[in-house]
Amino acid sequence: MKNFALIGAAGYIAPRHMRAIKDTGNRLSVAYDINDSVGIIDSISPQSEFFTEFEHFYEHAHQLKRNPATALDYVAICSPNYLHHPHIAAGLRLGADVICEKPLVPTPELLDELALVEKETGRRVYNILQLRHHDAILKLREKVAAAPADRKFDVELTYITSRGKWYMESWKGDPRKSFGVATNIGVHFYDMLHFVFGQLQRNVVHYSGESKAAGYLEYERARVRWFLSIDANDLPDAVKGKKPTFRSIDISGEQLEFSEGFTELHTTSYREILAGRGYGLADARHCIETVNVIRTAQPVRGAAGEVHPFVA
Ligand code: NAD
Ligand code: HP7
Repeated sequence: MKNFALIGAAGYIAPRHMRAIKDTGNRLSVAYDINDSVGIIDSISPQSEFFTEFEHFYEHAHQLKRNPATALDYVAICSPNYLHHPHIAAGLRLGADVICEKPLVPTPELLDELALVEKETGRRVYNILQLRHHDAILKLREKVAAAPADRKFDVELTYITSRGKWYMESWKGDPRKSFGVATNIGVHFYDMLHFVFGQLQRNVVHYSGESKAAGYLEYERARVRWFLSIDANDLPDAVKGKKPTFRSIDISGEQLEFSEGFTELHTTSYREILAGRGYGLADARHCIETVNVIRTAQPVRGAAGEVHPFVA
């Protein structure tokens, strides 16, 4: 049984980590959040310690190190994106491996910095990249791998996860804290596209706003017109009013809807990490490089055939 700490325990995604820790047969030893609305712990791990101040959490974690039976094996991180880097470094320096939410960090330079801390501490960082465990995506990857090597797929990717007004009022709507919608939400599908279609060759941004973004990405095995939005008005008519999300990949007219099947993927991610097959800094580099370019690119008018229909 491994001992876990959880940073950001009061948030939206934290219960999926708590469940993953429990369902993989491990112990949530200590949780920490600056917000004390963490009653959810009682339904998953009522014996866990809880702190609302980093200083007390850190001191407690050091005391646990005195006894090999209580020392932390993993620190899981569900804090806002801009805090991932310092929280990861703290977890590694506590002598634990780290499991951190996406986007791991905003820039490739910070990946280099974390690689140094990995070296200094001898511990590892793992990133939750759960689309790599999604059944529909794994099947698509097999299909692409089985196709003739010189075939390049034409892909239209539409990724709409609608959010209410709260989103813009929260840290997620503040680009200094979330790094903007393309980084906060797009990072999933940039990683997935690389996982399925290989190395990125071109990256052009056609539109970039606070609630949506669009562009063109060319990979070894695909040409991708993409559109991302958190605005419910962008949901296709068939979905509007019925479901808040629409995640679809259209490959040469064949549509793959992959909105379902997400809730258990954190547990799968944990299982893989614990079995020594987790995704580390090197695996995260591609999507971090992609979002770093998209975040800083000047949108341009798209070439014919490269623009997503929701933009044109
Ligand atoms: P959230 O705002 O609901 O939760 C964040 C939590 O962090 C809050 O409880 C907040 O009080 C806490 N926090 C803020 N500052 C802190 C600090 N200094 N120390 C400790 N805790 C602090 O956000 P969320 O949706 O749970 O997102 C958390 C992370 O998970 C983000 O990195 C986000 O990108 C990621 N996320 C991933 C997925 C996914 O599908 N993999 C889904 C949602 C969120
Ligand atoms: N929801 C909340 O109640 N609170 C939240 O903070 C977020 C959602 P989905 P996930 O918005 O920051 C996606 O769209 O898949 C509600 C991204 N992950 O399925 O869980 C929401 O209103 C994630 O990286 O959300 O998360 C719906 O009613 C990103 O950080 C319901 O939960 C997160 O949005 C389900 O909403 C975000 C993926 O796209 C895989």
